[in-house]
Amino acid sequence: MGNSTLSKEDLQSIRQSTKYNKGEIKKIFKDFKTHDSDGNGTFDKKEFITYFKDKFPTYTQSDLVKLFHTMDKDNSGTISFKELSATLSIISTGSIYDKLDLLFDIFDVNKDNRLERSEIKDMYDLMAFSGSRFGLSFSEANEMGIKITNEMDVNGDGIIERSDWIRIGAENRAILILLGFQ
Ligand SMILES: [Ca+2]
Ligand SMILES: [Ca+2]
Ligand SMILES: [Ca+2]
Repeated sequence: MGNSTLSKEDLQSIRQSTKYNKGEIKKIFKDFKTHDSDGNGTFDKKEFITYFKDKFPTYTQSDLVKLFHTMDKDNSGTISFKELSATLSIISTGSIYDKLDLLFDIFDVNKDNRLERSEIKDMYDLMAFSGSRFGLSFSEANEMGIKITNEMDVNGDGIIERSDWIRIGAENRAILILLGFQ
């Protein structure tokens, strides 16, 4: 049995760990409840995907599953409201460094703290699709994504380290658009 009301304790701890005020948290909780179809107080994968489909329209189902696993900090296989609000707070009010850090986590699918070739390649479709929403052609967006990720692979070994991803990403803010964060 889940808990589908927002307790005072939860509200308090979310206020402390995010930049949201009480009203904002309540609003997000209402939206959470609406999408928690079975009312058990957590998002399963299906509920999660329905919730994020509109918020990340360029993300495929498989991209959203990556986001799901990144948000599921306690590995419970479900997303609690706390887990959701922590990540939403980074997406909406985080610094560019926080956002890049989160994006790195999302696309580091095997969680080995590096982005290797296959994980980088997996981003290119999303980049082309997201860029096209900002008036770039698919090939322009694709080229831009390849150019930035090549630059991030500082020693050219096909692997991007987290520190290079964040440092070079902060100088190339287009990366946030290309990965659907703006
Ligand atoms: Ca649920
Ligand atoms: Ca969880
Ligand atoms: Ca990896």
